[in-house]
Amino acid sequence: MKKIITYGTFDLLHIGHINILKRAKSFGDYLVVGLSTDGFNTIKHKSSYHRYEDRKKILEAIRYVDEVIPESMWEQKEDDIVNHKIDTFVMGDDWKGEFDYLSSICKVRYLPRTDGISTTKTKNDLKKG
Ligand code: C2G
Repeated sequence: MKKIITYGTFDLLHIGHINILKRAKSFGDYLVVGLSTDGFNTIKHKSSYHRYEDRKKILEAIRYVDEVIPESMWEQKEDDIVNHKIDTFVMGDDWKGEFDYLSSICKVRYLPRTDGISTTKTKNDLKKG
């Protein structure tokens, strides 16, 4: 079984999230998502509208997602990859280069982001009314 992992906050789920989850899954048979906890969001200087437990349930309802684990620190990726026997690590290319150090233990792939959509944009557009 070829296992894939990706990480993120996945708040206010949108097509950009679905696209990367779908493409990440296409590289293997089993997709693990490291979902940022509310505490880790603070470390990332992000706040999410939906709390962790709800974001987790939403992700678990997506057909491409096989398992959701908490992402609570930057440093956990190597352990996650080893412990979950991950073959490929996938992130959007806004992170290009940031995780190349993982290439010693798994394949690292950066995929083009979906243009024109982001959680921040959604929030700002809704504010404008
Ligand atoms: N994404 C995308 N296209 C968009 C928006 C997001 O492909 N229009 C991708 C991002 O590149 C990321 C994933 O969707 O790979 C999740 O995005 P976020 O929830 O914003 O994740 P982020 O805050 O970047 O957290 O340790 C890694 C971090 O947890 C990543």
